[in-house]
This record gives sequence, structure tokens and C-alpha cells, in this order.
Amino acid sequence: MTASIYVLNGPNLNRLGTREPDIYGSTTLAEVEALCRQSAGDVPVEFRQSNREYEIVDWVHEAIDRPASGIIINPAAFTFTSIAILDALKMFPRPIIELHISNIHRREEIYHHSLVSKIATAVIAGLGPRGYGVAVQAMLQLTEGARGK
Ligand code: CA2
Repeated sequence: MTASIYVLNGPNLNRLGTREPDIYGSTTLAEVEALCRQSAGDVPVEFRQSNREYEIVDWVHEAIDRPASGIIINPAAFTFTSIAILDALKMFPRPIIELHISNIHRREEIYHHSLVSKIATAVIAGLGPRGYGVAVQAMLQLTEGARGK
């Protein structure tokens, strides 16, 4: 069976498309999920969102145990605060793409220091919701060998 790509989303992203469209666009999280599945083609996608840090940690453990072929993660505010998510991601031995809808480096200082970037294979930021499709395409390329192509 083909290994899944995990797409994990952190706090408040369930409200995507409802507020601050100038920063985050007007696409909903359900539409982002559809975009990810379309970009992945036949490769299965586990698309999740939580406002709870422990749940994201548990999903990273699940991705390690299954095993998933790669993790795309938008940790949202946990990007800057969560050593628990960082420690869990450090245990994942395959590609990790950190994703942000906005360009965090153009924003206020509090959004500049990602804990996750230090261990991510790649970082995508500032492409809007379309960044998810780009991240899935990049993940397919990064994991091509592992899927036997
Ligand atoms: O740009 C991103 O994807 C962020 O990860 C979003 C986080 C922010 O803390 C990061 O610095 C960058 C915030 C997510 C807030 O989600 C919203 C959803 C709908 C409307 C407004 C905010």
C-alpha cells in the first residue's frame, strides 16, 4: 500500500477563509484539503487540523508509526512556541515541509523565529493557500524514491 502524506494544521486554521483575507486569502480549509488531495493524485493524504498542541504531537507519532512518507505542517502559532511539536518532528525520519500561508518574515517580529524551521527539510511561506498545492508537489518529488518510482 502507498504510504500517506500527512498534512497537519495548527490552531485557528479551521477559521481560514472567514477573516483577514488580505493576509490569509479567502479559501476555506475544506478547499485547501481538496487542493491537497487533487495535487497528490493517487497518493493518499491524511489532512488534519487541531487547536490542541497534544493532538498534533499525537498525529506526528502516528505518522512515525504508520509510517507516513512525509509530513507537511502548518503549525500556525505553535511554530513559535511548541518545543513538544519540535521534539516530535525530530523523531520523524523522512521529509518535513514547514508551510505558512503568509510570508512570516514580512510580518511582525513575533512571527519571525520559527522553532520548526531548524529541523524542516524545506520551508514554504507567502504563497497563500496555493502554497499547499506546491508543498504536496514538492513532497511527491522528495519522496519519489521511497515510493519506488
Ligand atoms: O501564515 C500562516 O500560515 C501562519 O502559520 C498562520 C498563523 C500565524 O500565527 C503564523 O505566524 C503564520 C495564524 C493562523 C490564524 O488563522 C486564521 C484563520 C482565519 C482567519 C484568521 C486567522
